[in-house]
Amino acid sequence: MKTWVKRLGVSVLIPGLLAAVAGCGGGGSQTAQSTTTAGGIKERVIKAGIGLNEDHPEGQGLKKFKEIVEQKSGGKLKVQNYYAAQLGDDQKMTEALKGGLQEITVPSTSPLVGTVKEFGIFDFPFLFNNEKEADAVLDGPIGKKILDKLPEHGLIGLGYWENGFRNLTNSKHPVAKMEDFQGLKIRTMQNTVHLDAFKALGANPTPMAFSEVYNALESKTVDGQENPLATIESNKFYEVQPYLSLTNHVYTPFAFLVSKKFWDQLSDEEKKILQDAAVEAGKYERQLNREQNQKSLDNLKAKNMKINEVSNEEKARIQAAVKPVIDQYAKKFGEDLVKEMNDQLKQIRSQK
Ligand code: KDG
Repeated sequence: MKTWVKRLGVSVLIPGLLAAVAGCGGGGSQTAQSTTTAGGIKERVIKAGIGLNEDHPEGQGLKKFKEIVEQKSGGKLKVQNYYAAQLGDDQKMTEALKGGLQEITVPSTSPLVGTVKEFGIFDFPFLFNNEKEADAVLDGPIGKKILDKLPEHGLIGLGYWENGFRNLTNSKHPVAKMEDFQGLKIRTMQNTVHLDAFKALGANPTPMAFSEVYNALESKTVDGQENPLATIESNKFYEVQPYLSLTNHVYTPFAFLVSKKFWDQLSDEEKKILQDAAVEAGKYERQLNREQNQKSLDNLKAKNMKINEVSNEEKARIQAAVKPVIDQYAKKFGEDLVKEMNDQLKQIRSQK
C-alpha cells in the first residue's frame, strides 16, 4: 500500500478515533502524539528547531520557551528542542511546518521573503539605528501586519525574537571603506535584497544556507560572510576569518513560527500558553542577545580577530550606493508599508 495512503491511514484514523471516543473533534498532526484528557490541555510533543547552536542566545531563548510551556501546561505540552540545524536550515524547517511535519521554528525573516515578501522591508541596510527602534517597529502595527500574512501560507507568527545587527568578516583584508567590498566573495542568506545590495557595492555575493557557511569559509569557496557578533563567536567563524569589520549594516529579526496545521488543533488554553511563552521567552532572548553581542566583541578580540570600525561617513556612502536597490524593492514590497515604517522611525527619532 503506497506510503502516503499507509501514513494517511495510520496518522488520521487513530486521532480521529481517539477524538471520536473523546468527542472533542479535530485530527492529530503527523508528529504530535495526542491523548485526550479533560480541561483543554492535551498531552502533546512539540518539535522546535533552529539553525543556531544551543549556546547562542536564540538557543537559550528556546530553552526558556520549553521551560515556560512545560511549567504552564503542568508538563502535558512537552517541547523537544533541536539546535544547530539538526532538522535542517531555516527554509527546510519552514516548509516542514507548512506540511505539519514539525511544530515550531524560529528563522531569520530574510529567508522567509519567498513566503511573505513584505518581510523584506527589514532587510534594508541601515534601516534601524538601534535595537529600541527595531522593537518599536516589530512589536508595533507594522510587525503585526506582516505576521498576519502568514496563515494563508500554513504558518502562525507568535512574534519576533532578535538575531541582531550584522557585521562582515572575511579572509582577505579589512573593510573600512566602500571600495573595500570590490570583488569580495560574500555568503549571504537566501535573500535577494542582500544579494543585490552587495552587488551594488561591487562584491560577489552567494546565497547559502547557514549550516554550510563554516565549510564554505574554511574551503575558501567564499571569502566572507556577515552575521551578528554572537553568531560569529558561537559558530567559531573566527577560526577561518581573520578580519571583522563592524559594519552593523542590517538588523535581522527572527520570526517565531508555528505550524498552522498543528495550531488549528489546539484549544484556546493551549494557544495562550504557547503565545505567552513565545513573548516572554522572546523578551529574555533579546536581552540575552544584546548582552552577548557586547561580550562577543571582547571575546573575538581575544581570539585575535583583526577588528576595524567603519566610519559614519563610509556608512553614508554605502547607504547611498545601495539606495537604488532599496527603492526598487520598496515598490515590490509596498511603498505604503515602507512609508508607514519610515514615518514611524521619523516619529521615534523626533521624540529624542
Ligand atoms: O536559527 C537561525 C539561523 O538559521 C540563521 O537564520 C542565522 O542569520 C543567520 C544566517 O546568516 O543564516
